[in-house]
Amino acid sequence: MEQQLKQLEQEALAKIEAASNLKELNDVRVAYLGKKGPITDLLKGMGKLSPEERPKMGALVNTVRENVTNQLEARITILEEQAIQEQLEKESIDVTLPGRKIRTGNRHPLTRVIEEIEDLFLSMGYEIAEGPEVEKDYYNFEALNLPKGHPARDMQDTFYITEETLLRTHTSPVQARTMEAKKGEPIRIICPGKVFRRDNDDATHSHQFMQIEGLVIGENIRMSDLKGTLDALAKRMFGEEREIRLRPSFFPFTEPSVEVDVSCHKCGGTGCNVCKQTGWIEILGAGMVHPNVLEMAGYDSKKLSGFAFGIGAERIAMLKYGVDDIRHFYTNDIRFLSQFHRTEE
Ligand code: FA5
Repeated sequence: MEQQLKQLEQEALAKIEAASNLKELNDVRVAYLGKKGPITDLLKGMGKLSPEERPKMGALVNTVRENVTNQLEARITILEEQAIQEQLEKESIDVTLPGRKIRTGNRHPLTRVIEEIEDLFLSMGYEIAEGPEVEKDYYNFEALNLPKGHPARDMQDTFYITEETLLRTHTSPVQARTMEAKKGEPIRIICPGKVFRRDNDDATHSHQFMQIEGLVIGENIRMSDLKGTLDALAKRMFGEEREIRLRPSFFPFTEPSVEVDVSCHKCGGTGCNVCKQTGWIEILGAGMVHPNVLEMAGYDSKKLSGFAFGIGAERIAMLKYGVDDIRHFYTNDIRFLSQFHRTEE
């Protein structure tokens, strides 16, 4: 029996040594030390031995079991360490590899222009107002001195939804809405937003575009205030050396009305292809709020006066960034949009 035990011990130790992974080791443990293993069998057979032999054999079986157990544990530790080592090697980070570039987005050029204009006017004490894109005929036209059938309605080809509702053709209805809400109080607002017209799309026209409306009402508001305000706008958007020019125009809701040009930022006013050799570029329409518009909104036109303007945001962005086709703003071409990266700010 002693011989048999020694042989079992040798076999078990050899298998432990040969095991190349934790599963194989576990198989060895079950095979030799498990309940049905030969060492347990030997222990069970102790009863058949003579009382003199029993303690000696008992001690021997225990020594063999301890030996095999110790070797098993030692080998488990080695294999576990090996596994960790292998994993570490597999997952090791090569710090010399170039990093992966994280692609960041940037603000749309139109958003930038609008935010820049908002910043300027907020710094001058204006508030930002909003109005609905689906508008009532009343606010889009009638309250702006454009009654039904007025020929000047043809200046803005309109998408009608019903007889009385339409997609607003300009941001000017926000003037009428704000005046109505302020009930005779002074006003200083700008209103950026989408507008819609049945214009055919081409390099400079879109059926949907952005306008920024401005409205100031108070005591003694004069044309010179309008001019000074628009001069500050032109300088902020196109540079300190820019000049503005007011040309007589017509809008039913302002009197007098003007078109406002800015001196060409490319040639400085001498004439080039950007300004069509005139030295000037048109950027917006403006004027003194018509007394009829003030009265319709409940303002006393004898006591209060005001000015208003409407800027085409795309027009400003095209001039500022040298964009030759308005459609670039809407097609979401990443090659176009990525040129306005935030580092350029
Ligand atoms: C108006 O819309 C007036 N509401 C502006 C105004 C406001 C005048 C307050 C007086 C007082 P107008 O139709 O000219 O005006 O349009 C203003 C600007 O919008 C134009 O200068 C132009 O830059 C832009 N615009 C007009 N139509 C289009 C279009 N189809 N696509 C892109 N931009 C356009």
